[in-house]
Amino acid sequence: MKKSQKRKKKEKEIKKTKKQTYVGAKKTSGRNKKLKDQKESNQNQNENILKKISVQITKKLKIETAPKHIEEIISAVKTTDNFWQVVSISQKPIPVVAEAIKILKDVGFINFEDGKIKTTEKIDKDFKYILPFPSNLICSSCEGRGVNIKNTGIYEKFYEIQKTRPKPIQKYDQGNITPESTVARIAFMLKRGDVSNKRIIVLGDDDLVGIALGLTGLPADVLVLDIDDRLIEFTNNVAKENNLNVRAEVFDLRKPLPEELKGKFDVFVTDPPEAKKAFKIFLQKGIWTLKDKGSAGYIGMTLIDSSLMKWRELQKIIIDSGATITDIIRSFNKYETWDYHENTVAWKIAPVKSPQDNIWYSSCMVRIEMVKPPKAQNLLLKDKDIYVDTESTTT
Ligand code: SPD
Repeated sequence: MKKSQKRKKKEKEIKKTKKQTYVGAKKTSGRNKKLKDQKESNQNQNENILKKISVQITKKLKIETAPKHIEEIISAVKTTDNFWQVVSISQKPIPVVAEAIKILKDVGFINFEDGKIKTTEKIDKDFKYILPFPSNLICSSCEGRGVNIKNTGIYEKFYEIQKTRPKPIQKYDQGNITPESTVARIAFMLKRGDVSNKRIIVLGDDDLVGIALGLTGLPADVLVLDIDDRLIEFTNNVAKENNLNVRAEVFDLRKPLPEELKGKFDVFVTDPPEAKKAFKIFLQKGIWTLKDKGSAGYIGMTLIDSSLMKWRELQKIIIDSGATITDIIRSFNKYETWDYHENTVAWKIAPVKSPQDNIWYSSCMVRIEMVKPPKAQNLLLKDKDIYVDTESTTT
């Protein structure tokens, strides 16, 4: 074969291979496109499902809910089979979780079995991208609080003292935080320089924060106000026996505070009832007692009895009164389980009656600081029931 013929043959072969490759590529890219389209359509479908669920919940409960919230509830369901732990992990208001769980069951994503939530293959397939909650990323030493409670020097003593505390009662929506949480609050306050030589007022104190503060021996004085005379007696007895600079008085915080408390304190601490009206009034009263710029407030705020919309309203009160938020630590305060759980709205609306066999209720620790002179009201709350509203159901 001549040289030119040889070259021509080679060129022909190259052309042929190119053509084959091109046709193959066309075929593959056709397949890829189909797969891509399928993936996109699945994604759209999933987004639509999440959207539909959140719209349905918002409409029914009048609690603003977003598709992202449903993702967080699905993530929790992939992590635990206990309804109360789903609430704990997702950090969403109980009515929202209850409604979402009902819908997820209706559409075949979960089932109930002996008080447990079981996921189906469908949820794993359709929502593969929603991962279980990464609990192992929470620091096991401080449980995510960011403080060392042992180094406060008061933990052992406080632990012994609180063993004989009055039991929480439903009448006052009591449910105390663990002794570790109380001491962690003190550690956090110490870290922010809000204890030593400070005048501190505690508005409502089933958590025994007053006693724990007194044990440090650091505050200028501590005043505890609470409606429950059992708590007041307990606090005053402990203060006397241990020579603590703490005084406690029975006071119904629905009433305006005595005028002489206005602008007298460096710091207030409160873990208010979460029904909107009560929360607003407690918060404003705390701010009303503060001295000036630099004074601080510590507030327990949940996402379990309050929606983000309620948070927004409360944050507005904080800002409008001349304060700003300096810290929010999620799940800082962990509550011991309470005996009256099965008599609450929360229990009634739970679509699956999982046992309350572990700590599940927590609140965020919020610190605020005055950046302007305090401007707040000292109001009377006329309502008898200050504990329950559409979002607050654990009383
Ligand atoms: N009802 C049981 C526990 C209630 C605890 N309330 C916490 C309120 C936090 N602001």
